[in-house]
Amino acid sequence: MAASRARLYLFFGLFVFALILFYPTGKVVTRTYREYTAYSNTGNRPNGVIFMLMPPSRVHQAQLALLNVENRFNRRLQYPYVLFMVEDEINQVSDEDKEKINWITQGRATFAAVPYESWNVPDFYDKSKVEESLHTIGFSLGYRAMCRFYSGLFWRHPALAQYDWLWRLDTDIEFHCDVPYDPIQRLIDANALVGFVQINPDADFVQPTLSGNVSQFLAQNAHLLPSHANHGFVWNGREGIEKALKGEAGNHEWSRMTFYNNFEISHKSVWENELYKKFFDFLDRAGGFFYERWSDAPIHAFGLAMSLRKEQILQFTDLGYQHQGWAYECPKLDRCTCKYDEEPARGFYDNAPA
Ligand SMILES: Nc1nc2c(ncn2[C@@H]2O[C@H](COP(=O)(O)OP(=O)(O)OP(=O)(O)O)[C@@H](O)[C@H]2O)c(=O)[nH]1
Ligand SMILES: *[C@@H]1O[C@H](CO)[C@@H](O)[C@H](O)[C@H]1NC(C)=O
Ligand SMILES: [Mg+2]
Repeated sequence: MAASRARLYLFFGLFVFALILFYPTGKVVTRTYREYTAYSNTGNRPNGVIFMLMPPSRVHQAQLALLNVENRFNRRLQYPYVLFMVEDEINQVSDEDKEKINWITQGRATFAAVPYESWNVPDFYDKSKVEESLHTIGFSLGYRAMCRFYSGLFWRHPALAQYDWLWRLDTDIEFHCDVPYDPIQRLIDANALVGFVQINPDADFVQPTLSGNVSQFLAQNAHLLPSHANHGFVWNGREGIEKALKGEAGNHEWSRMTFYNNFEISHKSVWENELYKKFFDFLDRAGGFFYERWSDAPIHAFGLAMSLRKEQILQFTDLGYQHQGWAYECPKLDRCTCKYDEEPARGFYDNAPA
């Protein structure tokens, strides 16, 4: 009697086991969202912040972006926001819009003013040369100031002083999937210092002398360069790297690879160090932010390539993150509102060469 009941239990147990093992999981779902609760409300959230540069003309766009970010992950993760506006631009935002932002973010957003001295063309620039380049190269002073701010100034702003992890997002972005984990925690777990989504080659006609300046900087500061740096991401091959380190490289040697940094999570230490600060000051003195249109994306790529190991930079491939209507990858997850890409956007899997 007892033996046959035991056999019954055994049989039932095996049946349940088989059911779990072979239960049809469907084709599309490759990961469940069980991890969702893993990092929520534990009180152990990393010391991070999401920040955005928000011109008055893009307040509504920023509200949509914030709502999307809240819906997709941050109502759970609860990161605070810092919204940067230039000097007194904040006065151009209506009380109604401020209230909406407050409501969308459950009161977790604060505004911060970027002082003119971090935005306007510095005094040492030759104003007539700047004026001329606005006609020959294009792009407004505001756009160039934005590139300069993101290249070397954002992380020094007092509004970010209390945070270790800085998560940049732009106003013209959308997450098409729920994010079932904490991306900052994932960087910490991986011992990484920077996280990005997409790799993008950049144009050189807006910044014809950037690579030459970077090469010159490398040659003059060889003593500051760590031996493990990932130069191969930004310079073509062994020959390109060699020339770059000797101060002889230019656009021919430049790979043009950048991390598309409208999404960029960084540990503050990657910017707040002697090498990167010196690098930015060197570029600023050279003048390319306003004589040409040097961008923050290649400057970050150059700076990180000369200072970090490849594995300290992590690519996120499952966020369904899109910038401004451009191509992006839609992952195979069930809570995406995009269509899974059989063929991902070109260049997406171009990982940094060693
Ligand atoms: N305050 C301020 N913010 C700006 C200005 N220009 C751009 N931004 C913000 O800086 C971020 C990047 O600007 P975008 O104009 O989207 O730059 P981009 O994506 O490189 O180039 P686009 O292809 O033109 O979008 C966005 O969050 C903008 O809202 C500006 O003149 N003033
Ligand atoms: C550095 O940049 C400045 C400003 O664009 C330019 O005039 C200069 O020729 C560049 N130097 C090199 C070595 O490319
Ligand atoms: Mg944009």
